[in-house]
Amino acid sequence: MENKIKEALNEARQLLAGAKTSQQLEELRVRFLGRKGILTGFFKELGKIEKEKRPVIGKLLNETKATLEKELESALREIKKAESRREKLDVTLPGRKPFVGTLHPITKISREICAIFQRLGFDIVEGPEVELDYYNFEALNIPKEHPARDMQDTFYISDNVVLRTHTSPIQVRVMEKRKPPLRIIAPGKTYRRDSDLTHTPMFHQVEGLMVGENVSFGDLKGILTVFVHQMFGEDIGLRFRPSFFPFTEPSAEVDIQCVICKGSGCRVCSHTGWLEILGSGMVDPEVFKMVGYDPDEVTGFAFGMGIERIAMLKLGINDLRLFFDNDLRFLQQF
Ligand code: 2U9
Repeated sequence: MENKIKEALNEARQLLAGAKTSQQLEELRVRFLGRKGILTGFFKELGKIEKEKRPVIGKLLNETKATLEKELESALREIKKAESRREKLDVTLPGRKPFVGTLHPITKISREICAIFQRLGFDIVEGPEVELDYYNFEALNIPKEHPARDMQDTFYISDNVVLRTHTSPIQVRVMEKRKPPLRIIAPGKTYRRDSDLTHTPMFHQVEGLMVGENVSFGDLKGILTVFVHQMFGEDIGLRFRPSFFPFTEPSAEVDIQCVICKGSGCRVCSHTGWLEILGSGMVDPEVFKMVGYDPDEVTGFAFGMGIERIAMLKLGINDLRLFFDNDLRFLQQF
């Protein structure tokens, strides 16, 4: 008898675990506790068992009945809760729109810049972010004691390995492999030990290079003028201002008319009416020698720009840190 009671409880519990509706629970209750139920049947048989065993079995039976009643009750409560939740569901409500990811604004602007140069015949090229000192500095006419190599600015992995500080080494690698003429555009991540309101240790650059016979400063001006007009609008004025870079000679920086005030002067352009957007110049003959090009046969121009800066001007963003916070409220706007 004792075993039968325990088996009945086990069976009831198994059925309880599988019950999903209050109807099923009611059937379960009737099967075990109803007038003709299994446990009720045991109560009826109590009179037939030996007198000494009766109190023990009777106690077990009462406890089993109470346990089962309690478990049925709590299961019923849970099922009722779930059923009432289902009842409250308004199936006529419009569904929630699933969030579909978007490209990061930096990726979008980088692709937009590259697309302009692709239409002008430039190939997109990439290269390693962990770079040899040789490709990052030496081959670009930045010798050992040059201030641009300052430990303050460069992340050194070891004596001759760095995180690239610009995307120029990509172009050195391409020149080593390909013969002129070439037109390439090199986008990517770059790294400098710099961190404040307007600098982040990792940022993005796009650089370009065109090499061939008779490539002139006029070609540089023409190509960059087309770029500025396609990127910022045909009505935007630009100017070339003399500058210096170790890898170009002569060098020039390009300013565009302020995209906010159109040149009349505002806070963004520090009341000058102009915004600096890129650096450029004719490739220094020393750089050509380093990659095995003959500077008497070929000339070329190169340029470089920071993508974050272009993106801020183009999209009207005033805080660099927004690009790196990954706040969806910001990112979903693009
Ligand atoms: C080779 C030869 C020359 C790439 C160039 C610049 C000028 C330049 C800066 C703009 C803002 C970097 O992101 S920034 O801080 N870049 O001013 N870059 S010329 O010149 C090259 C590249 C490759 C082989």
